[in-house]
Amino acid sequence: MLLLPMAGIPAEAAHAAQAPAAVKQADLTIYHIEMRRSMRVIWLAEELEIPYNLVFKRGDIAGSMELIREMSPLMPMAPTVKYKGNVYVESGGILDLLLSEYGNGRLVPPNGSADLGNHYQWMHFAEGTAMYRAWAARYASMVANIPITDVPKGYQTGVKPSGLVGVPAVYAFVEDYLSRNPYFGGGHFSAADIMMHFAVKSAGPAAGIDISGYKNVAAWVERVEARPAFQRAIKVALPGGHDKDGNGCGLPIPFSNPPAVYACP
Ligand SMILES: N[C@@H](CCC(=O)N[C@@H](CS)C(=O)NCC(=O)O)C(=O)O
Repeated sequence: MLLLPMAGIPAEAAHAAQAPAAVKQADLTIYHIEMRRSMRVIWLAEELEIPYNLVFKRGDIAGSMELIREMSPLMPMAPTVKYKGNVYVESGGILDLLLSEYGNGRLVPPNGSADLGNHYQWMHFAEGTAMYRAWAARYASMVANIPITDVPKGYQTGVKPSGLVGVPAVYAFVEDYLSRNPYFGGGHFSAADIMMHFAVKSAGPAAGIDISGYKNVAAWVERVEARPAFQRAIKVALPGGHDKDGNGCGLPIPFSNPPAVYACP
């Protein structure tokens, strides 16, 4: 539930998609950058109906990062949040904190259920394996100054095993899991689905993996994006609109050479 901009935040830096009839107090301020991991916190806040303030500069990735840098100069990352007077980074930790304070059992499978293991596995796999390996490939391409498609992919499912686990193996594992389970939380949507959504959407831009061939992944994306809370979150997170893949209209396409922006029809 998005509230009005915080007092003290310059008008151009704070964005409110809607003004609620009665302004409630929010303990949570999300420092956001469009098309970045801060979407996870916005989405969870919408799912759990947590009041929050949102701070960013619309259409200005560098300007939004400057606001974060002011808040957290030693570790400027999106998301950064201010919660009950303290500043925190790390999306998975922020989600766990908010779940423990506001969840009341929602979006985490019950203790003792088999799904709890799935939930925790994917909560951590999202950053610890999927994003880590995608970005390892991206850094390799940057350091070697070669296209991402030329970075060796390591172990590929169905091919003689060789080398380390590469990004295709990550998404083959994800596809296999989703062929047997509707959600990363197992039988039901959980916060692990929010964590994995960004990891899945990053496979293309970060690591050059075309996930359109993974049909169970594609069906899962459609399922979770149909959730009313996701629809509210994306409106707030990308106020300039977005294309059918969720790319913000007019925002820079990561790593495009020459520089380009997402054009919306
Ligand atoms: N593991 C962190 C990663 C945060 C992160 O790297 N966020 C990106 C935006 S999606 C960022 O701020 N990058 C700036 C940088 O790496 O310098 C999390 O999940 O919050």
